[in-house]
Amino acid sequence: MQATIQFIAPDHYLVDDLYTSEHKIVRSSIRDWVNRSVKPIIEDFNEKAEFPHHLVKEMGEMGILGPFIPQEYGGAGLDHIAYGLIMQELERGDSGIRSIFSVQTSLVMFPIFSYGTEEQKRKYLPKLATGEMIGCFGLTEPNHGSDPGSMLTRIVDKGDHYLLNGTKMWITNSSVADVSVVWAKDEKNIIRGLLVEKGVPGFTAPEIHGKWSLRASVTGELVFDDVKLPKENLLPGVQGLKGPLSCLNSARYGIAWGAVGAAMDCYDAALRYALERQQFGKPIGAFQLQQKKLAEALTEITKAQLLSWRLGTLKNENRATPQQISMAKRNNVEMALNIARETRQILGAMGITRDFPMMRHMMNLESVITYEGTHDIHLLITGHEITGIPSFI
Ligand code: TGC
Ligand code: FAD
Repeated sequence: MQATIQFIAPDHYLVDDLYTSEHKIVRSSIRDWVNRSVKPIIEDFNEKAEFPHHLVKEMGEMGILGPFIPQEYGGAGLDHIAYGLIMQELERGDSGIRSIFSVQTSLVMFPIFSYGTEEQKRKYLPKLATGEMIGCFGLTEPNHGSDPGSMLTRIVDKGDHYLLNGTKMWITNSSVADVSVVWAKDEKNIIRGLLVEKGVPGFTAPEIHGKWSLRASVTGELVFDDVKLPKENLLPGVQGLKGPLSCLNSARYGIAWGAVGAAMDCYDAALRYALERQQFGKPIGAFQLQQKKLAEALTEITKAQLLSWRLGTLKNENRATPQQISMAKRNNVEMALNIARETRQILGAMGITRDFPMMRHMMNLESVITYEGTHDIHLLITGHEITGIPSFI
C-alpha cells in the first residue's frame, strides 16, 4: 500500500504537455480518490471476491459516471481524453473498478443516450450518473461470444408488449444491476436493444463464482424466461449488430487508456522495489537484466500513452474508426499484461504476494484481453481492414 500511495506516473515523452488544465484537474482528482478509496481496500475485496458496492456511489458523488454525457442528463460533459484519463486512473487501482465504470458509462449510459427516447433518457441517465442505479450490458451468450451476430435471445411482439426469452453469459454487474441493456433478435432476425429492470417476473441474474480474474467485479448471467416487457422498453434509435458494436467502440477506447494505468502501477512499484532491494551488495536495479525490464516497460508505456492520446484527439473530432480503436485496445492490453508479468519477476518471491499489485493486475488483464473482443478478434479486425477480406467466417 505504501509503495502505491507514493505513486509517480511515468511520463518520459512529456505527454502531460498535450493535456489541458481541465484534463489534469480531472486526472488528479481521480488519482487522489483511487489512492484514498481504492488502493487501501482493493486487495481485501479482491481476495474475498466481493464487489465494493459503495465505490459506485462515491464515483457518482464525484460526478464522473458518464463523463461525456451532456450535463442536462446528469453527465459531466467532458471530452474523450478526460474520459480516457479517468479510465487510466481507475485501472491503476484495479481493472474491476474500471470495468464497473466502463459498463455504466459506455455500455449503459451511452446506448440510452444515443438510441433511447427522451423519456428513457430522463428516467435512467440522471440516476445512473449518481450511482443510484447500476447498469449492465447483455450481448454475449453461452454459445455466442466472439460471434454475437448469431445470438439466440429473442423478442416476440405480442401487440401491447414484447416477450423476451434467452440467456446472456459473462455479464459484468449482472446481479447488482438495476437496469440491463439487452440485445435480442426480433421476428425479422434484426438485433434490437431493450431495457430490462431488475425484479420483472421471469428475469433472474445468477452470479458466476470461481473466477481468478476481476474478483472485485460481479460477473454473471441474465436469464429471461417469458419476460413481458412494455413496448416503451425498446431502444428505438438503432437496429442491427452495429447497435451493440457502436457501444463497444466507446468501451474498447476506454480500455486502451485503462490498460496504461495498470501498466503504470506495475512499473512504478517495480522501479521503487528495484532501487531498494539489495542483492550481491547492490540494489537489484543496478543489474543490467533488471534495467532491461524497466527500460522496456517504460518504452512500451510511452508508446501506449501516445497512441491513446492520438486516438483521443481523433475521438474528440469524431474521426476515430472502430479499426483504430481495435488496434489500440489490442496493443495496450497486451503491453500491460507483458509488463505485469515482467515487473513481477523484478520482485522475485515478493511479487507473488498481495503486498504488491502485479499478480492482481496480471490476473485481471487476462479478462481484459478476452472481453470487449478477444486479442485475436482485434487482430482479425485489422487484417480485414488491410486486405478488405473478413476472415472471421
Ligand atoms: P459484420 O458483418 O462485420 O458487421 C455487422 C454490422 O455491424 C457494423 N459494425 C460496426 N458498427 C459499429 N462499430 C463497430 N465496431 C462495428 N463493427 C461492425 C458493420 O458495419 C455492419 O453494419 P451493417 O449496417 O452493414 O449491418 O459483423 P460480424 O458478425 O462479421 O462480426 C464482426 C466481429 C467479429 C468483428 C464482431 O462481431 C465483434 O466485434 N466480435 C467481438 C464481440 C465482442 O467484442 N463482444 C463484447 C461483449 S461486451 C463485453 O465484453 C463487455 S466487458 C465489459 C467490462 O467489464 O468492461
Ligand atoms: P469464444 O468466442 O468462444 O472464443 C474462444 C477463442 O476462439 C478465443 O481465443 C477467440 O479469439 C477464438 N476465436 C473465436 N472466433 C474466432 C475466429 N473467427 N477466428 C479466430 N479465432 C477465433 N459480455 C457481455 O456481453 N457483457 C459483459 O458485461 C461482459 N463482461 C465480461 C466480463 C468478464 C470477466 C469476461 C471474462 C467476459 C465478459 N463478457 C461480457 C464476455 C466477453 O465479451 C466474451 O468472453 C468475449 O467476447 C469472447 O467470447 P467467448 O468467451 O465466448 O470466447
